[in-house]
Formats: sequence, C-alpha cells, structure tokens
Amino acid sequence: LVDEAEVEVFSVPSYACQRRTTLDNHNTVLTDALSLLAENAELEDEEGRGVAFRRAAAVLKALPKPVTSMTQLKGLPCLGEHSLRVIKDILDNGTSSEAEATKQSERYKALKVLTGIFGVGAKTAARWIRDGIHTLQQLRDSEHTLNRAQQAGLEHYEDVNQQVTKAEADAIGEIVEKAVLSVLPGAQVTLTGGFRRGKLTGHDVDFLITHPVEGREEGLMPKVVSWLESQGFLLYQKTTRNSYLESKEGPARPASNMDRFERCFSIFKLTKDDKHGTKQPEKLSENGIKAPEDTGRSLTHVQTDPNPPTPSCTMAQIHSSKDREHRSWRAVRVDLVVSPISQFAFALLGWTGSKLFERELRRWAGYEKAMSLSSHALYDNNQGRYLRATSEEEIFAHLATVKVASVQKPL
Ligand code: TTP
Ligand code: MN
Ligand code: MN
Ligand code: MN
Repeated sequence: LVDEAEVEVFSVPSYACQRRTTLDNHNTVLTDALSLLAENAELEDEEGRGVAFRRAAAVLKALPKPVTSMTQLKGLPCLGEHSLRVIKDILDNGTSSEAEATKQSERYKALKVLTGIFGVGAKTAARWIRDGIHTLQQLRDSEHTLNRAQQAGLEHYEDVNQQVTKAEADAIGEIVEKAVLSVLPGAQVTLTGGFRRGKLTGHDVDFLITHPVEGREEGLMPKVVSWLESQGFLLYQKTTRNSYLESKEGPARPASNMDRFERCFSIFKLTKDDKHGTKQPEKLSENGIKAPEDTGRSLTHVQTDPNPPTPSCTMAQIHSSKDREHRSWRAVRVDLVVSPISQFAFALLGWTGSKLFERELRRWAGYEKAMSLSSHALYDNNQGRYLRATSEEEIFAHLATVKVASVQKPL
C-alpha cells in the first residue's frame, strides 16, 4: 500500500484533551516557533491569536515523528492558515522568518521584560512602552506609580523570573502544610499546577487546600496568611475572598476562566535551609545579611503599613547578582487556593492545568457532551442538573458517559 518514498500522513484527535501528552517532542523547531508567536500574541493581548498558535503547537507536539513535508499535515486539526505558513517557512528555509523577526523586535523584548514583573500584564506593559519605557531601569527612573504587587514584583524581579525546582516546591509545601495544620488541624494541602503534572521546574508553586468536613475551610486563608506572615515567610501577599455564592452567573458558566475560590497570590521567602527541612528562617536584613538587631521593621509591618512609602523609595531595590549569591534566601511565587470539599475534585482538575488542557477539556465537554465544566462544578445541560464527583476519575467518568439522560439513574 505505502511505498517507501511515500510520506506518512499523520492523524490526531481534534481536542488537546483527547491526546496523550508526550515529553518526547519530535518537532521542537516547529513548536518553538509557534509557541513564540503564541507568546507574542498573548503579550499583545490578542488572546484568540494566542490560543490558535498554542493549539497548532500542541498538535505538532503530539506527532510520532518529525514533519518533513506539508502533505503529511493534510487533515490535521487546529492548523490554521497562519500556522501552516509558519510551518512551510521552516520546512523550506530551516527557520521561521516571522518568529525570528519577532524575537529580535524591540517591542517583543520590552513586553517580555515588563510583563516579567509580577503584577504587570499586557495592558500595563503596552501603556508603559507607549511612554517610552522598555527596560526595568527606565521604569525605575520614571515617574510611574507602581501598585503594591508591582513594587514587590520589581524588587524580586530576578528571583521571580528564575525557575522554581521541585525541591524548592517541596520545601514550600512543608511550610504551607505546617501553616495550614497549625490553624486548622485535619485540613489537607495538595500540590497542583505544573508540579502535579510531573514538571521538574515551574514559574511558581500552586497549592489547593481543603478540609474533609464541608464548611470547616471557611475563613481559612486569612489565618494561614497571618501564620505565614508572623513567621516571616511572606514577602508579598494578596488574598481574595470566595465570591462563589454571590455570583449570579451560575457556577458552571463563569463569565471568565477565573474561578471564585478564596485565593492568595503571594511571594514567599524561602531560605536555603528550608530546602532541606523545616528549619525556620533566620531574621535577615534586606540584603540577606543577618540583622544585627531587630529593627522592628518586620516584613509584616511593611505589608500592613497603612501609609506605604512612595514607590520611588522602595522600587529601586534590585540586588545585583553578586549580592544574590551571598543571600541565604530567594523569593518564590506561590498560589494558594481554598476549596470546600464538595468542589475539591473540580478545583483539583482545574488547578492542575495545563491552561490549554483545561481550555480544551471545557470546550470538548461543552460541544461534544453538552456539559459545562468549571473549577467548581459539572453541569449536565441535557439533564438540567449538577453531577457530583469526589475525584478527577469520577469527573472523567461523567464526561465519558454516553448521553442517554432518560435511562440514567439520578444521583
Ligand atoms: P499556573 O501556575 O499559571 O501554570 P502551571 O502551574 O501550569 O505552570 P508553571 O510551572 O508555569 O507555573 O496555573 C496552574 C493552573 O491553575 C492552570 O491550569 C490554570 C489554573 N488557574 C485557575 O484555574 N485560576 C486562576 O485564577 C489561575 C491564576 C490559574
Ligand atoms: Mn516518540
Ligand atoms: Mn504553576
Ligand atoms: Mn500559579
């Protein structure tokens, strides 16, 4: 049937969530270019274009062999005109001229540097660039007012942009667990995000917290945060309370992809010793040298100061690499989320990612199964009811169910 010269035509399912994810990518040149264009689209705040490139990259990543000719791609899903053009360019010329030009462009570089600041999104970065700001130094020298998150982001820029290792994630996990158990015995802490997917490094560490008795988790986050602050573990935190019950949209149809759990976006202070055990952090001054005496200027005071210093006083403190080598701590981005046990499986599924997997799973559930999936619940639009689940397996079992609503036993 197939002679040796004939090319293999690939086939993959339409939705990313239907594919087995491999670490064995045979098309890195193609996926790197498409991922860069996706990143650039996201930096330009063009979400739709970003998703299109992400989907295309994911399809190529799932192929069993390197692509050698365009004919192999016939019939593959998610490869739009633009992505095909990029692929053809690479097959013909070895590189994508568009990806290369983007990589070299001043705008891309500036967007990347500025959004690398925790608390700075595409819109803010674009506004600053319009004002002629392309670098951190230009930002520091400018008159721009930074909010509290951005000040912390600028101060800890180097650390926050350095990958977090699994060992560091585990060390932070021990600290979070200690904090949670101190304020609510019996509560459970689960590592989510990329590390739960088996990634060896990440941009942050994500945790989901619950308690086996429904309702006991209420009000937990402020207590956990207080405990962590009192121990000097937090360089920055912003807690948002649970808004699930007040939401008028209906739980399975959130207006955005954001969920409504009580959450805390934070920057942890991880001392080197904490990587090996549960040793408490030493009192350190800002340059990492042991403070000769307690000046009373604890991190807690800095954070809760009702009259924070003007940005120009605090934002210029990027330590040199040399200083950093001598410090005994580093800053790490940490996300904490609290879920009631009844929604835990949905929260776990939602917070494990990847972002594309979650997006595709929800799209697939909606179009192929007439079900609305969120990080809070699963709603069957045919049956007109919510489907309960206590594990991710049960959620997938619901989603895999053939739609014969009338013969299904109610829960
Ligand atoms: P991230 O921590 O952004 O990404 P990640 O852990 O997959 O990768 P990295 O190593 O770069 O950190 O998000 C983790 C998951 O959390 C992701 O699937 C999206 C989800 N999430 C929400 O559900 N709601 C939110 O508000 C946010 C910020 C993330
Ligand atoms: Mn292989
Ligand atoms: Mn993460
Ligand atoms: Mn995160």
